[in-house]
Amino acid sequence: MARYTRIPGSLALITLTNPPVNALSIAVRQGIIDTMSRALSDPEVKGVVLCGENRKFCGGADIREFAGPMKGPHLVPTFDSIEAAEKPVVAAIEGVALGGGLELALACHYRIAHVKARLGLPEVTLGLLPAAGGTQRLPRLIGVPAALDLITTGRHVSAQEALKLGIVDRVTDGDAREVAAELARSVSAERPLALPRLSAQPTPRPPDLDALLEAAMAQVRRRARGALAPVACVQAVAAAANLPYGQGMRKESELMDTLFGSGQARALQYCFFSQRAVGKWSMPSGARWDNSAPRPVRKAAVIGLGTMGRGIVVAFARAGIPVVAVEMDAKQLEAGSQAVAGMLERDAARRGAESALGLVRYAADLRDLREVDLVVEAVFEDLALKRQVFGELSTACEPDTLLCSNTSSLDLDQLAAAVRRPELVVGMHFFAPAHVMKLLEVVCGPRSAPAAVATVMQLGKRLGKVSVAVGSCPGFVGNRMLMPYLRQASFLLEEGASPEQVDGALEEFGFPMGVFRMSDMSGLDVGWRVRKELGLTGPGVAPGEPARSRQGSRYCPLADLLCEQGRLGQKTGSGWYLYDGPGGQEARPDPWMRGFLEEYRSLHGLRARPIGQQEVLERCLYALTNEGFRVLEDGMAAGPEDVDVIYVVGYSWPAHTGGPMFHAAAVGLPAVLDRLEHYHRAHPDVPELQPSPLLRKLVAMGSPPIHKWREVIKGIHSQL
Ligand code: 3H9
Repeated sequence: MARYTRIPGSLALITLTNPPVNALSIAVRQGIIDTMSRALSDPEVKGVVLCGENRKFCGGADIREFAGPMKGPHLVPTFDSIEAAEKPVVAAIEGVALGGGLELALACHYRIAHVKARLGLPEVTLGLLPAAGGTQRLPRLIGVPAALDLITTGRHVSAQEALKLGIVDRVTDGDAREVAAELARSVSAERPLALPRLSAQPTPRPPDLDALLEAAMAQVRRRARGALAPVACVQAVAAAANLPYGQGMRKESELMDTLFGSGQARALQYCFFSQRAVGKWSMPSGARWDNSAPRPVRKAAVIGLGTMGRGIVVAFARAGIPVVAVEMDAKQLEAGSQAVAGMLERDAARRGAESALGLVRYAADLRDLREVDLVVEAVFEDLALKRQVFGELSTACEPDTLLCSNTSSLDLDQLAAAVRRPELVVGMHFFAPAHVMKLLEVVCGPRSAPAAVATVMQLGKRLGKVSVAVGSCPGFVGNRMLMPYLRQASFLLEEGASPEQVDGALEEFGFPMGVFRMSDMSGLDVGWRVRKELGLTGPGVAPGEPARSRQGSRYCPLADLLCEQGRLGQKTGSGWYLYDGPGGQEARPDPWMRGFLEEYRSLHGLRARPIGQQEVLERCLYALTNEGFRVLEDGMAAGPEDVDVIYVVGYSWPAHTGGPMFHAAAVGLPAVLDRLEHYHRAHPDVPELQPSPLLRKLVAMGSPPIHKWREVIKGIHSQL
């Protein structure tokens, strides 16, 4: 699907037509071949302009086609023939030129970009590399260091940055097609006609090339944490630097062959589609959420200017939504407004845009909330206080204002009970820092109205978040699943492991930080306070027997003991690790910890045993996944994709394994069940190791593929 139009100046305009992003499907590839051959064989046509329908150049190869064997014409010879054309071909880039879309533009002789266009080679994020010549043409155009940066990170660049890097020849705020046509016309009149062809150019070789490539490889291996594609990207760019074009292309194709069928590519592509699909399905139970029309949010308010509130205010302002920031404590208001101003200014400087500070208004009480469409309450995590705020909001706002809470642990329905219209109460669980973290759990209480949920889901997207609808249960979805994971990690310490051993195994799996380094960073006192509130700490720490919580199940008080000693993590200079003083960043194993653990084990009659990496991974990860199955069973998430998106986007679960549920499916559900049964036999007092009924059911059904699980779950719910 490509449209051929003759335009003034003896030119042909070829328009890719495959909305929404003009992906290079079989029909588009064939369309490019047919229209290009028509343009080149027509003696009346002196030059060609390539563009995309709806002012979007091209979003790259059609990722949906990757699920099966590649059919139809290949991109490489198609692009080679464009480059070889004896008439100037100019790409008019509007909207996006990503992946194969940018590779198509690189095969053209010139590139014009609209000022708002975004360009990039994001294949690495799909477990692939730019294998339509991108790894060979881009280094020839912009040099090895810049090409490495773009190809190994997959980041998008603005038109201005693309101009600076030399990717595009000109940037316009007018019609890119007209500027491209003008260029094609003037070049076609030149004699002799010397068209720039990237494949014929040498890659610039800096004098320290070998050292540069070596350093890039070391950095990528460190950051990739087991992901294959970034490493292959460096190898392909090295080939561009060291080999002639033809040989470099062979290397690019070999590397792509190994990546294309890999489990990592499948997992990353599953992540891509899952992130776009969440929010499109209704929850099987527990919450009412359908495709009701969202209401417009023209103006918002945030109550509370603590850390979370400040981040939420910034997120609103940056999205262009006027926001009233309410803080009753004068000191906190002063500190909060300064912090918000600083964050918005830094953000504006980074984006080269104007600060959105003008959209923020501050208030010391709830008097000014008549015009707002939605309020986010972000006061201290205390049920009585939040209920009081909700009661006051209910009278201060218009009756149809949406009242949202940023609570991470409280029962949403108890907050809804404090207002006049409980159906307008929805949870917005942001993650800290709220203006940076991409995940938003949209918590649907049993009384939340579908239109209210739909409004918040859409608002999340406007704020640049990935919004996932979840049911209201303790910990919602993300933190609920985290609990068993954290518990297993600390039981492993009781049984003989060290913090660095547990963290090492998890980091090798692909987490940027293990459990203990992570809790040192966030502060051990956060969880301590919650456990105290839940009544978990204290009793059962009797000498001579394993600790138990008040509820009778196994309980590990090690973190509480550290807190009692003032070891709260990085901020106090020690926690599970030792740091260079309070606020230190680098975690070092603490020799003290060994003695502390030995003493603790002997006090409780626990004998240390050697614990392997496999046990660490299976116990921590499968306990978390098992809770994921329970979440699905309880109808607290719409499907496994939702759970996986929450973990990959919000909890740094390594994307190249797809997320906890996808990972379990890839390992094989019978194997996961078998290991959980094994560990539950060994630890019958640990309920999270008892396999969930849904996992058993799926195994009994022959382990259907992950996209079929929702049907199974629906079946379970319809029988209830
Ligand atoms: C590649 O090019 C390989 C080559 O180097 C070599 C091959 C040999 N294909 O994100 P949105 C769908 S790999 C198929 O919500 P936005 C998407 O699923 C490719 N479908 O919109 C969604 O469908 P639905 C490298 C695609 O405005 C709809 O379009 N390219 C593709 O927020 C709207 O998407 C990339 O990695 C595709 N390529 O963002 C770019 N792209 O409505 C991937 C989108 O049914 N795409 N869809 O849910 C993106 O990053 C964003 O979609 C984009 C638009 C920025 C373009």
